[in-house]
Amino acid sequence: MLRSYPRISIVFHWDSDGIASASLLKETLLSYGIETQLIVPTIGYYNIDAIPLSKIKDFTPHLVIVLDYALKPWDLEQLEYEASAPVMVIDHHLNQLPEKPLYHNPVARGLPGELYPSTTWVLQELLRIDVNLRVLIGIAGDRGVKAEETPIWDTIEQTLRNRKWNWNKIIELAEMIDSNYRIGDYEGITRAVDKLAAYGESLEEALKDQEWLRKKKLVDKEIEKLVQTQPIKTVDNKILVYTIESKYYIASAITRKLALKHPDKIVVVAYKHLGEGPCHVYARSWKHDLSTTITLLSLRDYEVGGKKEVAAITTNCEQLNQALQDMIEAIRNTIK
Ligand SMILES: [Mn+2]
Repeated sequence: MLRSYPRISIVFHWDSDGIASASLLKETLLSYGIETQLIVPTIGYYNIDAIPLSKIKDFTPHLVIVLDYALKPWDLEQLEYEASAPVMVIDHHLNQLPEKPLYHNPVARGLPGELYPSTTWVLQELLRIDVNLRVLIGIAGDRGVKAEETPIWDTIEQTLRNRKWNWNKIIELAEMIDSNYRIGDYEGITRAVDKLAAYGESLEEALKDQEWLRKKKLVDKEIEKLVQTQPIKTVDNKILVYTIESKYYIASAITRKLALKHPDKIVVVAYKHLGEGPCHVYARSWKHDLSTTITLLSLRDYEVGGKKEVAAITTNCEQLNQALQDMIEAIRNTIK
Protein backbone atom coordinates (compact mmCIF):
# COMPACT_ATOMS: atom_id res chain seq x y z
CA MET A 1 0.00 0.00 0.00
CA LEU A 2 2.85 2.38 0.85
CA ARG A 3 4.33 1.72 -2.59
CA SER A 4 1.80 4.10 -4.15
CA TYR A 5 3.49 7.11 -2.50
CA PRO A 6 6.78 8.01 -4.28
CA ARG A 7 7.81 10.64 -1.69
CA ILE A 8 7.13 10.29 2.03
CA SER A 9 7.95 12.64 4.92
CA ILE A 10 8.66 10.84 8.20
CA VAL A 11 7.92 12.94 11.29
CA PHE A 12 9.33 11.06 14.27
CA HIS A 13 9.69 11.39 18.02
CA TRP A 14 13.22 12.39 19.04
CA ASP A 15 13.72 9.53 21.52
CA SER A 16 15.26 6.11 20.91
CA ASP A 17 11.88 4.49 20.14
CA GLY A 18 11.13 7.21 17.59
CA ILE A 19 14.62 7.01 16.07
CA ALA A 20 14.59 3.20 15.87
CA SER A 21 11.09 3.33 14.35
CA ALA A 22 12.16 5.92 11.78
CA SER A 23 15.18 3.80 10.93
CA LEU A 24 13.09 0.65 10.35
CA LEU A 25 10.50 2.52 8.34
CA LYS A 26 13.00 4.42 6.21
CA GLU A 27 14.84 1.19 5.41
CA THR A 28 11.61 -0.48 4.28
CA LEU A 29 10.56 2.54 2.20
CA LEU A 30 14.00 2.74 0.56
CA SER A 31 13.71 -0.91 -0.41
CA TYR A 32 10.46 0.00 -2.20
CA GLY A 33 12.34 2.78 -4.03
CA ILE A 34 10.47 5.49 -2.11
CA GLU A 35 12.19 8.81 -1.45
CA THR A 36 12.04 9.88 2.22
CA GLN A 37 12.55 12.98 4.30
CA LEU A 38 13.25 12.90 8.06
CA ILE A 39 11.56 15.53 10.22
CA VAL A 40 12.21 16.04 13.96
CA PRO A 41 9.66 18.16 15.88
CA THR A 42 10.92 20.79 18.32
CA ILE A 43 12.12 18.83 21.34
CA GLY A 44 9.81 19.00 24.32
CA TYR A 45 6.68 20.02 22.39
CA TYR A 46 3.80 17.83 21.26
CA ASN A 47 1.69 19.90 18.90
CA ILE A 48 1.49 21.24 15.35
CA ASP A 49 3.68 24.27 16.16
CA ALA A 50 6.57 21.90 16.90
CA ILE A 51 6.61 20.61 13.33
CA PRO A 52 8.71 22.47 10.73
CA LEU A 53 5.91 22.69 8.15
CA SER A 54 7.88 24.67 5.56
CA LYS A 55 10.46 21.88 5.32
CA ILE A 56 7.66 19.39 4.64
CA LYS A 57 6.03 21.70 2.06
CA ASP A 58 9.34 22.12 0.22
CA PHE A 59 9.63 18.35 -0.09
CA THR A 60 6.09 18.08 -1.56
CA PRO A 61 5.45 14.60 -0.11
CA HIS A 62 2.63 12.33 -1.26
CA LEU A 63 2.22 11.08 2.31
CA VAL A 64 3.34 12.17 5.79
CA ILE A 65 3.94 9.43 8.38
CA VAL A 66 3.97 10.48 12.04
CA LEU A 67 5.88 8.01 14.22
CA ASP A 68 5.72 7.59 18.00
CA TYR A 69 4.54 11.18 18.33
CA ALA A 70 1.07 11.81 19.75
CA LEU A 71 -0.73 14.67 18.01
CA LYS A 72 -4.33 15.57 18.80
CA PRO A 73 -6.92 14.96 16.04
CA TRP A 74 -7.20 18.67 15.15
CA ASP A 75 -3.39 18.93 14.83
CA LEU A 76 -3.44 15.96 12.44
CA GLU A 77 -6.10 17.77 10.39
CA GLN A 78 -3.94 20.87 10.21
CA LEU A 79 -0.84 18.87 9.29
CA GLU A 80 -2.75 17.22 6.48
CA TYR A 81 -3.97 20.59 5.26
CA GLU A 82 -0.55 22.28 5.42
CA ALA A 83 1.28 19.37 3.79
CA SER A 84 -1.45 18.90 1.16
CA ALA A 85 -0.99 15.17 1.67
CA PRO A 86 -2.67 12.45 3.73
CA VAL A 87 -1.19 11.80 7.17
CA MET A 88 -0.56 8.31 8.52
CA VAL A 89 0.06 7.75 12.23
CA ILE A 90 1.96 4.82 13.74
CA ASP A 91 2.04 5.11 17.51
CA HIS A 92 1.38 3.49 20.88
CA HIS A 93 0.57 6.48 23.10
CA LEU A 94 -2.80 6.93 24.77
CA ASN A 95 -4.65 9.42 22.60
CA GLN A 96 -8.04 10.42 21.27
CA LEU A 97 -8.98 8.30 18.29
CA PRO A 98 -9.37 10.39 15.15
CA GLU A 99 -11.58 9.19 12.31
CA LYS A 100 -8.69 8.40 10.03
CA PRO A 101 -8.21 5.31 7.93
CA LEU A 102 -4.42 5.66 8.17
CA TYR A 103 -4.30 5.63 11.95
CA HIS A 104 -2.32 2.74 13.43
CA ASN A 105 -2.39 2.98 17.19
CA PRO A 106 -3.66 -0.18 18.88
CA VAL A 107 -3.47 1.49 22.32
CA ALA A 108 -5.69 4.41 21.25
CA ARG A 109 -8.09 1.77 19.90
CA GLY A 110 -8.36 0.31 23.37
CA LEU A 111 -5.83 -2.52 23.45
CA PRO A 112 -3.71 -2.71 26.62
CA GLY A 113 -0.50 -0.65 26.53
CA GLU A 114 1.49 -3.62 27.89
CA LEU A 115 0.97 -5.41 24.57
CA TYR A 116 2.52 -2.46 22.71
CA PRO A 117 5.50 -1.29 24.78
CA SER A 118 6.97 0.67 21.85
CA THR A 119 6.19 2.06 18.43
CA THR A 120 8.83 -0.28 17.01
CA TRP A 121 6.58 -3.10 18.20
CA VAL A 122 3.57 -1.66 16.37
CA LEU A 123 5.75 -1.25 13.25
CA GLN A 124 7.09 -4.76 13.51
CA GLU A 125 3.51 -6.04 13.37
CA LEU A 126 2.47 -3.65 10.62
CA LEU A 127 5.46 -4.19 8.31
CA ARG A 128 5.72 -7.90 9.22
CA ILE A 129 9.40 -7.64 10.06
CA ASP A 130 11.35 -9.90 12.43
CA VAL A 131 12.03 -8.88 16.01
CA ASN A 132 15.42 -7.31 15.37
CA LEU A 133 17.84 -5.01 17.22
CA ARG A 134 15.95 -1.83 16.39
CA VAL A 135 12.62 -3.29 17.52
CA LEU A 136 14.26 -4.11 20.85
CA ILE A 137 15.92 -0.68 21.14
CA GLY A 138 12.46 0.90 20.98
CA ILE A 139 11.20 -1.28 23.83
CA ALA A 140 14.38 -0.79 25.87
CA GLY A 141 14.12 2.97 25.41
CA ASP A 142 10.49 3.24 26.45
CA ARG A 143 10.37 0.50 29.11
CA GLY A 144 13.92 -0.07 30.30
CA VAL A 145 14.25 -2.79 32.94
CA LYS A 146 10.46 -2.84 33.33
CA ALA A 147 10.12 -4.56 29.95
CA GLU A 148 10.43 -7.82 31.86
CA GLU A 149 6.90 -7.25 33.14
CA THR A 150 5.25 -6.94 29.74
CA PRO A 151 3.37 -9.95 28.33
CA ILE A 152 5.65 -9.96 25.29
CA TRP A 153 8.77 -10.48 27.41
CA ASP A 154 8.85 -14.18 26.44
CA THR A 155 9.21 -13.21 22.79
CA ILE A 156 11.89 -10.66 23.66
CA GLU A 157 13.79 -13.17 25.77
CA GLN A 158 13.78 -15.72 23.00
CA THR A 159 15.35 -13.21 20.61
CA LEU A 160 17.94 -12.25 23.23
CA ARG A 161 18.86 -15.90 23.69
CA ASN A 162 19.10 -16.60 19.96
CA ARG A 163 21.29 -13.58 19.31
CA LYS A 164 23.28 -13.90 22.58
CA TRP A 165 22.27 -10.35 23.49
CA ASN A 166 21.97 -8.94 26.99
CA TRP A 167 18.95 -6.78 27.80
CA ASN A 168 20.98 -4.31 29.89
CA LYS A 169 23.31 -3.75 26.92
CA ILE A 170 20.32 -2.86 24.77
CA ILE A 171 19.06 -0.45 27.43
CA GLU A 172 22.53 1.10 27.45
CA LEU A 173 22.42 1.54 23.68
CA ALA A 174 18.95 3.12 23.89
CA GLU A 175 20.35 5.59 26.42
CA MET A 176 23.30 6.37 24.16
CA ILE A 177 20.84 7.18 21.38
CA ASP A 178 18.64 9.22 23.74
CA SER A 179 21.61 11.39 24.70
CA ASN A 180 21.26 13.09 21.28
CA TYR A 181 17.96 14.73 22.18
CA ARG A 182 18.88 15.13 25.84
CA ILE A 183 21.62 17.58 24.90
CA GLY A 184 19.42 19.12 22.18
CA ASP A 185 21.41 17.89 19.16
CA TYR A 186 18.96 17.81 16.21
CA GLU A 187 21.52 16.78 13.62
CA GLY A 188 22.63 14.01 15.94
CA ILE A 189 19.03 12.74 16.11
CA THR A 190 18.66 12.57 12.33
CA ARG A 191 22.12 11.05 11.94
CA ALA A 192 21.20 8.35 14.47
CA VAL A 193 18.41 7.09 12.19
CA ASP A 194 20.91 6.26 9.43
CA LYS A 195 23.61 5.11 11.83
CA LEU A 196 21.21 2.57 13.32
CA ALA A 197 20.40 1.27 9.85
CA ALA A 198 24.13 0.93 9.14
CA TYR A 199 24.76 -0.92 12.43
CA GLY A 200 21.93 -3.30 11.57
CA GLU A 201 22.19 -6.24 13.93
CA SER A 202 25.69 -5.50 15.28
CA LEU A 203 24.95 -4.55 18.86
CA GLU A 204 28.62 -4.69 19.89
CA GLU A 205 29.66 -2.20 17.19
CA ALA A 206 26.82 0.20 18.02
CA LEU A 207 27.79 0.15 21.70
CA LYS A 208 31.24 1.45 20.71
CA ASP A 209 29.88 4.51 18.88
CA GLN A 210 32.19 7.30 20.03
CA GLU A 211 29.79 10.16 19.27
CA TRP A 212 26.98 8.63 21.34
CA LEU A 213 29.31 7.61 24.19
CA ARG A 214 30.66 11.14 24.51
CA LYS A 215 27.16 12.64 24.69
CA LYS A 216 25.91 10.02 27.12
CA LYS A 217 28.74 10.84 29.52
CA LEU A 218 27.62 14.48 29.68
CA VAL A 219 24.03 13.49 30.30
CA ASP A 220 24.85 10.82 32.91
CA LYS A 221 26.83 13.29 34.97
CA GLU A 222 23.89 15.69 35.09
CA ILE A 223 21.32 12.96 35.87
CA GLU A 224 23.48 11.50 38.65
CA LYS A 225 23.69 14.90 40.26
CA LEU A 226 19.97 15.69 39.99
CA VAL A 227 18.67 12.30 41.10
CA GLN A 228 20.10 13.09 44.55
CA THR A 229 17.52 15.89 44.93
CA GLN A 230 15.21 15.50 47.93
CA PRO A 231 11.43 15.91 47.55
CA ILE A 232 10.00 19.31 48.52
CA LYS A 233 7.00 17.56 50.04
CA THR A 234 5.00 14.35 50.36
CA VAL A 235 1.24 14.33 49.75
CA ASP A 236 -1.09 11.71 51.31
CA ASN A 237 1.97 9.63 52.12
CA LYS A 238 2.03 8.41 48.49
CA ILE A 239 2.95 11.32 46.24
CA LEU A 240 6.55 12.53 46.31
CA VAL A 241 6.91 16.02 44.87
CA TYR A 242 10.19 17.38 43.45
CA THR A 243 11.31 20.56 41.73
CA ILE A 244 14.29 20.18 39.41
CA GLU A 245 16.01 22.42 36.87
CA SER A 246 18.57 21.78 34.14
CA LYS A 247 19.63 22.90 30.68
CA TYR A 248 19.26 19.33 29.37
CA TYR A 249 16.06 17.58 28.25
CA ILE A 250 16.06 15.02 31.01
CA ALA A 251 12.70 15.52 32.73
CA SER A 252 11.51 12.08 31.67
CA ALA A 253 14.81 10.37 32.58
CA ILE A 254 14.93 11.97 36.02
CA THR A 255 11.30 11.09 36.76
CA ARG A 256 11.91 7.52 35.69
CA LYS A 257 15.00 7.21 37.94
CA LEU A 258 13.18 8.72 40.90
CA ALA A 259 10.21 6.40 40.34
CA LEU A 260 12.55 3.38 40.31
CA LYS A 261 13.95 4.60 43.63
CA HIS A 262 10.43 4.74 45.08
CA PRO A 263 8.49 1.90 43.42
CA ASP A 264 5.53 2.05 45.83
CA LYS A 265 5.00 5.81 45.42
CA ILE A 266 3.95 8.23 42.73
CA VAL A 267 6.75 10.58 41.79
CA VAL A 268 5.83 14.07 40.58
CA VAL A 269 8.52 16.36 39.17
CA ALA A 270 8.11 20.04 38.30
CA TYR A 271 10.85 20.42 35.73
CA LYS A 272 12.20 23.84 34.84
CA HIS A 273 14.06 23.87 31.56
CA LEU A 274 16.86 26.43 31.57
CA GLY A 275 17.24 28.12 28.20
CA GLU A 276 15.07 27.14 25.24
CA GLY A 277 12.25 24.69 25.67
CA PRO A 278 9.09 24.39 27.73
CA CYS A 279 8.65 23.42 31.36
CA HIS A 280 7.07 20.13 32.35
CA VAL A 281 5.31 18.38 35.15
CA TYR A 282 5.98 14.66 35.01
CA ALA A 283 4.30 12.00 37.10
CA ARG A 284 5.35 8.37 37.10
CA SER A 285 4.36 5.34 39.08
CA TRP A 286 5.05 1.65 38.74
CA LYS A 287 2.12 0.87 40.99
CA HIS A 288 -0.77 3.19 40.14
CA ASP A 289 -2.53 3.54 36.80
CA LEU A 290 -2.34 7.19 35.72
CA SER A 291 -4.59 6.95 32.62
CA THR A 292 -7.40 8.77 34.45
CA THR A 293 -4.99 11.50 35.52
CA ILE A 294 -4.27 12.17 31.85
CA THR A 295 -7.98 12.37 31.03
CA LEU A 296 -8.70 14.69 33.97
CA LEU A 297 -5.91 17.06 32.96
CA SER A 298 -6.87 17.11 29.29
CA LEU A 299 -10.42 18.08 30.34
CA ARG A 300 -8.81 21.08 32.05
CA ASP A 301 -7.19 22.11 28.75
CA TYR A 302 -3.68 21.07 29.63
CA GLU A 303 -1.30 19.92 26.96
CA VAL A 304 -0.93 16.48 28.44
CA GLY A 305 0.13 13.06 27.28
CA GLY A 306 1.44 9.79 28.51
CA LYS A 307 0.78 6.16 29.13
CA LYS A 308 -0.60 4.06 31.95
CA GLU A 309 2.51 4.60 34.05
CA VAL A 310 3.36 8.18 33.10
CA ALA A 311 1.53 11.49 32.77
CA ALA A 312 3.28 14.59 31.46
CA ILE A 313 2.12 18.20 31.22
CA THR A 314 3.93 20.59 28.91
CA THR A 315 3.51 24.19 30.01
CA ASN A 316 5.09 27.58 29.68
CA CYS A 317 7.40 28.12 32.62
CA GLU A 318 5.34 30.93 34.20
CA GLN A 319 2.51 28.47 34.79
CA LEU A 320 4.70 25.67 36.12
CA ASN A 321 3.53 26.03 39.71
CA GLN A 322 -0.16 25.98 38.82
CA ALA A 323 0.41 22.95 36.60
CA LEU A 324 2.16 21.20 39.49
CA GLN A 325 -0.79 21.86 41.83
CA ASP A 326 -3.25 20.61 39.21
CA MET A 327 -1.21 17.47 38.52
CA ILE A 328 -1.19 16.61 42.23
CA GLU A 329 -4.94 17.26 42.43
CA ALA A 330 -5.63 15.08 39.38
CA ILE A 331 -3.56 12.23 40.82
CA ARG A 332 -5.38 12.46 44.16
CA ASN A 333 -8.68 12.19 42.28
CA THR A 334 -7.33 9.22 40.29
CA ILE A 335 -6.17 7.07 43.19
CA LYS A 336 -8.67 7.92 45.96
MN1 LIG B 1 7.47 5.25 22.19
